[in-house]
Amino acid sequence: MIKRICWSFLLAGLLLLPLAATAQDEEAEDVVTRHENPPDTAAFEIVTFAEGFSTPLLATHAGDGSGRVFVVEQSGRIWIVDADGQRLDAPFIDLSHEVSQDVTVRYSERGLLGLAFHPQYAENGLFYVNYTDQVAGTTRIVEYSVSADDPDSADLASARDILAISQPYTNHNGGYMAFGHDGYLYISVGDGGAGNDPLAVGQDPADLLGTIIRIDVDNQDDDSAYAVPPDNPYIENDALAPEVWAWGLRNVWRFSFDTATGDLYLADVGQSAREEVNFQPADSAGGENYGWPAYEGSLRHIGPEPMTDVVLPVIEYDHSVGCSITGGYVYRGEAIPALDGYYLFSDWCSGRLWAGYRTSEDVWRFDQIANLPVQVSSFGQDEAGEVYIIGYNTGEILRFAPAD
Ligand SMILES: [Ca+2]
Ligand SMILES: [Ca+2]
Repeated sequence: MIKRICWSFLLAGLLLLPLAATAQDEEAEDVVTRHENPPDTAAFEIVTFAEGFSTPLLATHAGDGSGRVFVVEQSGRIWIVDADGQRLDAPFIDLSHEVSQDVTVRYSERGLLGLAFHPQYAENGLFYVNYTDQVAGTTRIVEYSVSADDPDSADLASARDILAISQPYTNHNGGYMAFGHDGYLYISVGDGGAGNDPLAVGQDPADLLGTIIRIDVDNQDDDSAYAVPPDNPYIENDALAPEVWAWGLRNVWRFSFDTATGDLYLADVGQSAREEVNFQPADSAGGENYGWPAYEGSLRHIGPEPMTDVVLPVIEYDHSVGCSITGGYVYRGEAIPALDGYYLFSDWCSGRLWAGYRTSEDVWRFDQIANLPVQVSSFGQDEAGEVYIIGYNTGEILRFAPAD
């Protein structure tokens, strides 16, 4: 039970020319969004791409055409890996003097948890980190800039505090961040911690804990380092938090946007019964209540009936096959056509690799496609859409390669 508790916690523009519009439509028609069967597991193998990292938990890219992969270590360093898997000698940034250091290979939920590059990084050099600090474990979202004279080194002095969220417990700090196709920054904020949501934040969209928030880092409201997008769901409701995009979430450790469609996949770590994936279509207006703690997966859990309709997960599994979901990405790379359009995800405890997909009849399925030899803390994605698997305990970054 102790093991269970510890591990579970880880766990268009208006002026488009008609010609351009036509080209876009044709491209959209080619996007694979439905499958009737699981992917052909004989089409790929899983190989080591890079190694030698200490408790890595993310791999991402800058979107600048450089082909570099940025690997996040929980204790505060971000490393650059070139296209051949070679790590540069010096870290891109070292925040180990700022972030919580209670990191062990067995695991903690604190530390440097998230990294997102600005959609215009190539022009403005801005990126965002999400970590728990050394002072009180407070969640901090901070903007940094790349150095003016070195594309492989960040400017520590450029720090701009965006947002701080007090953390009542050490676990359930969420931490993942990504920019949506709308240019806004989405941030996972866990329910704060402990078990059974003791502060009753899950069903309270007036509280940032237990939500996904959506903010505009390119503008600033009065007395704020960011602006609230004008179409956020609760911007007109003074009783609720305007930053909240979706709520009723326990600890979305990892979420991702399908790079081809903009659909959002939220993998919410369950408590002791169900692990789940929630699907939010790209045209969502926000405001979804994903149920926690009134529901764990599709099971009724604790507390009063929710005040709004609950959106149930499209994929869920019980603890006979895992204990803490590790959300991944929809594969949109070129290397393995057989994986195109499948949502790849895993579990911290079991290392099963699953492919999730929706059939032509709108039925969601998922099938195990591999047994991973590492403890999967996260997945990663590069600029070409290739997906990486992060081995927390081995310090490895794995990738998919065509089978021989
Ligand atoms: Ca916490
Ligand atoms: Ca849920």
